[in-house]
Amino acid sequence: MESTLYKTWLQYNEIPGSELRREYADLLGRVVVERETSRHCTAAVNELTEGFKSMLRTNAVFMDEAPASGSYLRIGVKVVEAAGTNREGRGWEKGEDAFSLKLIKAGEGKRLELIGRSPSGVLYGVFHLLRGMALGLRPEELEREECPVNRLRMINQWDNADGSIERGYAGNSIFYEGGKIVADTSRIRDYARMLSSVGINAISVNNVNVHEIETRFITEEGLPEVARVAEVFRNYGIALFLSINFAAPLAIGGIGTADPLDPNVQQWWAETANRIYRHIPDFGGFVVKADSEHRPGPFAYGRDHADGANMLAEALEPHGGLVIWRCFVYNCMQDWRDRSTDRARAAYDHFGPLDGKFRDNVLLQIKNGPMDFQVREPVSPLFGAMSRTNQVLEFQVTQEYTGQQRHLCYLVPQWKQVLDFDTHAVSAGVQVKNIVEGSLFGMKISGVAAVSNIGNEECWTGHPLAQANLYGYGRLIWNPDLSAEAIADEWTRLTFGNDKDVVEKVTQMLMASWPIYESYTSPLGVGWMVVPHYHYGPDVDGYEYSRWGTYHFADRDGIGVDRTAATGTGYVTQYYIPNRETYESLKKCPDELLLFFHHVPYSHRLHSGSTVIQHIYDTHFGGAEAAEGLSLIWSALAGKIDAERYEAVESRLAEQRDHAKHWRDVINTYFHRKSGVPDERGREIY
Ligand code: GCW
Repeated sequence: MESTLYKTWLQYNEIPGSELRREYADLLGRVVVERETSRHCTAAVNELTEGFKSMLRTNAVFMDEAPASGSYLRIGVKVVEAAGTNREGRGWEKGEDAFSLKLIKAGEGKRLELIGRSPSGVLYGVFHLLRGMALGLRPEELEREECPVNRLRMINQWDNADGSIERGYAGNSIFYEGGKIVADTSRIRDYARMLSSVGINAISVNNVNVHEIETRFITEEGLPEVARVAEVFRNYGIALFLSINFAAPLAIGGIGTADPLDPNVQQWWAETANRIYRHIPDFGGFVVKADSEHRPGPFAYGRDHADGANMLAEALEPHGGLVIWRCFVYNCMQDWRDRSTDRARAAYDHFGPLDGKFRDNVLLQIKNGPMDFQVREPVSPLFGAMSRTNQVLEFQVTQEYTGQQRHLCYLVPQWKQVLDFDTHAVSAGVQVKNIVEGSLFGMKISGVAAVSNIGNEECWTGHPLAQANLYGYGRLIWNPDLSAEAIADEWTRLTFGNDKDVVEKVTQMLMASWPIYESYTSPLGVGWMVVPHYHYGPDVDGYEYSRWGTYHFADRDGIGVDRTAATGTGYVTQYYIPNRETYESLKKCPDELLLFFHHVPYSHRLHSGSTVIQHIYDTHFGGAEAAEGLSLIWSALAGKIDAERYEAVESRLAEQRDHAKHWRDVINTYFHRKSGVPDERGREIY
């Protein structure tokens, strides 16, 4: 598929401006790669070939020795010798993905020298070079030494073998069809290219909710198929992981138990690990959702999460594999009448006491917030609470609660807030990014993971502009100090070209989109006012009397969840001082999280000067208007963007515009009826 929708940010358009193109053609027309290097860098070489052909309209000549004169690009690998965790394949050492690009004057000509610290480093350097060219940079502006900040940079697929995707909003799976792994893996290869171009180095390829067929991926029959996919990713420096069923020894092992302390169970997993590594020598490891939303786990046997995770870790350890154990554990059978149980507390209460009990190759994967990828949540207090445990931060690129890729919602600003959050663990200034990056607490391995937003639709992500979230996720976790705006600008240029008007308008739309979405959906951190199960569209009481632990407690007088230590669930005590005091205090609590931490009367005055009820009205009227504004900005770009992409975005924005009005009217009407307080400005409420 060659459409602009399909090519995402890897358009490789011909460089406009013949002078720059000629300069590059001269510099890059000859590429020197030693034979040994080129054997390990085939993906990089292919990408260069493709990129040069389409951007420079030249076929680069590859040679294994430097020419006597003239300019050229030299590519080399200077390996870092370190004991990686993964014996056969990639280690997880800091620095092994680094690269440098230098422009060196050599006689009459110039030499651009790209040195990677591993074949992956070379690949990242190649993508950096191609990106710079597409951004219109001059050769000397490409010079750079880069080393990713996070070691594990992962994507989680929630794809099922039947071809469906849990929380997928862009069609069906590119991995599976009718219970099988697809025969033609070329689209998986293109996905690997996309991921690797933004620095991703790990992927789990099946849903964390592991069903029957996927449970069998780790059998002698299943593995050759999985190995085909692993091979595709291997070429792009991406290690393959599988989500496993904790009860597999019971379900497929013929052992009457999955008790992690049972020697037969341990033996079964050890054999399973041996088998996996026979088929996939550089297998990354397991992702595990256990004792969470009815998935099996160690609790059934009176064991804890450390028992469960360590048993799997022991099986993988001889092979260098990792166990990524998810902390999304809470009581999903709560009685809404029970005001003492608070779902927000759950991850910390379950895992905090286990700090220091996990083996070195276990990583705990923690969602960014204590609830579940809401439009606005505080940062999970587990970050900073476990100094002796490897950690992975989990984001959600798929827009489950943020408009399902029908509404525009650029999430990088949200993720940045999480990464920049000052936990005050150890001392002031210890941000989440310093913790997950690993060196602060000396973690053996750590990083960031996120649930993917792609499917088999032509444009991958349903909404073409949602591609920016996948791109931005990779770029941000490679370097959390990049700004959301710089990433938006970069993505827009790569995707739509460097036209100033297009770049300005699309960047503006992206940057405005999360606040806009928040304003017409979920005021002041309250969350969950969505249609149960689907999570698209308003249903204020949809989750209010249910078992999921997701309440707003709105009555005629007020709204919000009291999570204070003084009168509420005590959730605030999970934070370090001063965050604890900030959230505890009605005076200090930031407006955007007020209803997450406090139950207040509608007449409560915010820092903004407005009352809670007036804020709800104002933001919903304003938000719906702003959503309409997005489609107006876009329509000003008609003629500057190819019809296919223009129309695809236009129709999504039209849906958003109408749906935002629906949100506005449902929320405003609900709270007007509940509170009886009229809108100060007398606007129409039904
Ligand atoms: O947000 C919830 C989703 C579930 C998902 C779960 C999880 C894969 O609604 O669909 O299950 O989180 O993260 O495990």
